[in-house]
Amino acid sequence: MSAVVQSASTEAEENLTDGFNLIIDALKLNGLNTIYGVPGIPITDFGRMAQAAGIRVLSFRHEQNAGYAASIAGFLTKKPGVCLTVSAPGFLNGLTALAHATTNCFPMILISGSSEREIVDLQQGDYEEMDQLAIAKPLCKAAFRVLHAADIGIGVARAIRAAVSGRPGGVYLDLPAKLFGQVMNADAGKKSLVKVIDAAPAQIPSPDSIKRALEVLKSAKKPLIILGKGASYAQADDAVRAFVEKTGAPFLPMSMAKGLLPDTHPQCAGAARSTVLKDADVVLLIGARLNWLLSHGKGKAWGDAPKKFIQIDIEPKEMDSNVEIVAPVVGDIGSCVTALLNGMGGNWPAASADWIKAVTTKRDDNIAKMAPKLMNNNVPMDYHGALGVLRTIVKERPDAILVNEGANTLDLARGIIDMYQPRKRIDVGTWGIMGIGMGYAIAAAIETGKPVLCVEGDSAFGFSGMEVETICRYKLPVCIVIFNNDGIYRGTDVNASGSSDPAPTVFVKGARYDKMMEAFGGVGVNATSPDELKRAVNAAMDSGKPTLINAVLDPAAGSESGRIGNLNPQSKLKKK
Ligand code: ADP
Ligand code: TPW
Ligand code: MG
Repeated sequence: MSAVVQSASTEAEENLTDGFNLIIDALKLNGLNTIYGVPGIPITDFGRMAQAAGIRVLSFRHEQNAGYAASIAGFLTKKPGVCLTVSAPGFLNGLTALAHATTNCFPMILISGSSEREIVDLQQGDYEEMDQLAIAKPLCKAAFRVLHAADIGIGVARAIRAAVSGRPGGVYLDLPAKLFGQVMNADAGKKSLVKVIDAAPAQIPSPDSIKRALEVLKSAKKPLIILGKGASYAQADDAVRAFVEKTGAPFLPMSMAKGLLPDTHPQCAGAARSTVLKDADVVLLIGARLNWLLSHGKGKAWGDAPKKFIQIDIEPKEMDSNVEIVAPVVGDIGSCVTALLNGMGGNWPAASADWIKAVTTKRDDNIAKMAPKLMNNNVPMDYHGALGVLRTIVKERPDAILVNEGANTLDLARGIIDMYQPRKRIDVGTWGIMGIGMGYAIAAAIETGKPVLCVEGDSAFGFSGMEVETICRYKLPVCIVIFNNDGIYRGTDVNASGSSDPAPTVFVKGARYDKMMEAFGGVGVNATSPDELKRAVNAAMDSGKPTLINAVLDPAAGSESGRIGNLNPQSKLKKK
């Protein structure tokens, strides 16, 4: 469809365009061809027109889920995911996801319609009035407002560049209602659009930093490489693998870096995590921060042995955030890892055989200990029996995308389900956030065209559960497995007051989540044993039909806060 509207003027026929069309053209010009959002004033027509112009417009049931979808689209594609919302409440619903994108270093643009500046600034009470730009600013990497149609091209360009360059993050783009209808000359409009050249330029590390890092690495007796989701995001898969293999060092993948090298790789130390953290003498971080997920690089988890840290990151301010980094390497991961590889030359010393043997022995022991648990056929199911089945299914279908959230459901699935390919595991990320499930599943299906398997705690699922309608509506190949243990962490808590209210962590017993899927024409299955679960998941993955499997778990299965119970303050004074 042409972006040109014909002037009604009787004078010289002037071709006109407007805000609606210019925004659409600016997005398309920059290859942003998918929008995740919820319609309403003032963006309803914008959504319709964008769809008519060939942009894929995915309409959600809640902006937060659309926002999470956009954020993970950014992670999967290295292009900013776009989320579109209405003003105040819609904007606020999307804002959690924008903050999440920024925290996780995912490129995303939240575009919200807003009300007129004149009314907002005098606080005169417009429909859904709110000073959105001011509210978004502290929660994102950059925030912009466009007031004139002639500035749309620049506004969109700035948003894209801010989202993807350097450390990626969330960008807010505020578009007041009046902008959409603003009319201007079509030729001038076309000329005002900007195609962003080299939006995320390579950032080449300094030769000194490479030399320093290699010296430290060479001095290691017990090296360890930690791969983070920045390394997955960078899409420098071959270079990362070649580098890790050339060092011969054990590597530990963070959750969303699993599969960058297969979890079954001989150097993978995933199953010997505590040993390698404690005993390593040189630790090389590639796109992973030393935040809470790595115990801030110090304390008990890291043992007493002195350690030297090398860190590769695009963000210079990340260095020394928690402990001293003796060899900071600032640049993009592709360029840094390639420079390191080149600097290693032809005869890089093999990693110490004793170290490798110690790590491998520990890993193989742990794997052997786990194996029988995963083969149990208990009814009601426990986590291990159910996950043993899913582990095999993912092994047989390595290109499927795994979405995972919950507490026990998250921690145990992360440890048990091996990943084989990069960017196939997406989960709760840096905040350990519940609610990413359905948004992530939808974006993963849309952006990759691959089948999606969601492994969801029953609580976790509830945060985005209404989007099963969206999944059915767009007929997406998504199979949701709900680990239903009747509650948060477990379903066995009792109310200590003696009143008839249930305890705060428990849900309706024996709930049938599968019926929710049937309500929208999807396939619902109630699975009570590992065998039933296996059959149902395989059928869903083969058919590609939207499916929800209610996996009935023992309500007593699961521990408080899953694997991070140590972070949970508990009263010693509470009434029994
Ligand atoms: P994880 O949670 O897996 O440990 P984090 O989110 O903590 O990973 O860390 C990701 C890091 O990767 C961030 O510090 C971010 O700046 C960095 N990063 C993201 N993209 C790139 C890139 N292309 N090159 C270098 N570093 C990157
Ligand atoms: C946005 C707190 C962490 S884990 C969890 C909650 C509510 C649910 C755990 O129960 P689930 O898993 O999913 O049934 P399982 O297997 O242990 O029974 N709000 C937000 N984010 C977080 N992290 C929470 C609350 C929380
Ligand atoms: Mg639960």
